[in-house]
Amino acid sequence: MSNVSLADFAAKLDEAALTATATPQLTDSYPGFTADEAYAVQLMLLQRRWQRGEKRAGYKMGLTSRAKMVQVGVSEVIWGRLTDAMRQEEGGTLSKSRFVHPRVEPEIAYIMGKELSGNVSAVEALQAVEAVAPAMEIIDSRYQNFKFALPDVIADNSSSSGFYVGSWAKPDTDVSNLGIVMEVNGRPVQIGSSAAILGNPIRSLVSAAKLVGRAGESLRPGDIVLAGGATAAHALAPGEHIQTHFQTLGRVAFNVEA
Ligand code: 0L1
Ligand code: MG
Repeated sequence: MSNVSLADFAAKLDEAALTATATPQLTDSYPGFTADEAYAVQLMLLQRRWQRGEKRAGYKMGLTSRAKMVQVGVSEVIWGRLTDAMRQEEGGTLSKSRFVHPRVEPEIAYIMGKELSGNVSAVEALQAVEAVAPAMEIIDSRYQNFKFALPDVIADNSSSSGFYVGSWAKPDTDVSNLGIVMEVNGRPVQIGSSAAILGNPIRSLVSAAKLVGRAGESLRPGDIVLAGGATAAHALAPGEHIQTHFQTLGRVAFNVEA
């Protein structure tokens, strides 16, 4: 497919996000859409946002737990890009009308102290981390009914739409197997462990370095990396108070309005 058509795909997804209107899957009109082409579309989509003044803030890893793979019927780790405009104020209020059909999921966030790219060990990855924090990601597929094939979701910035980060802790804090409880208005809706993220969230950082390195990029100092959802995601509704507890790491909360 020509660059012009891939650019059209990026424009379509950008418009869908800006107007909070669902769009048909790209694979409906182009069944041969490949993952490499989808990452090219994702980059064009982000370039449109950078041109509007958004700044890079890091990366997100997606489908890093079995619960997430089962929830969306896709079985491959994917990645996307974060911008400063996606960061939400912890404890604040999220307006649901800005999104198509937003969901939230508990995550572990890393902030990088050193550059990291390519094939690295878990020890090297940890040495490049400045701090670790409890986090939540807002995912919002721009596709109708939250349904997509792998290239569709990659092109759509791996559904990333927003994120919350709690208090940063020392990089050597053990986050390998933290109990996680996500509550809605005080009622638990998802219970899991950070170990659901590839067995240990640091493995997700290792994957992030490898995958962004393959794209000629690197995790840079100051970048935030969301390691991936630890449980299935919860569909947001107005009036909800979302609070997630991460055993010894703290909690993250926000409210949802119409
Ligand atoms: O962060 C994630 O694991 C989401 C990746 C895309 C799939 C979805 O929209 O749930
Ligand atoms: Mg996620």
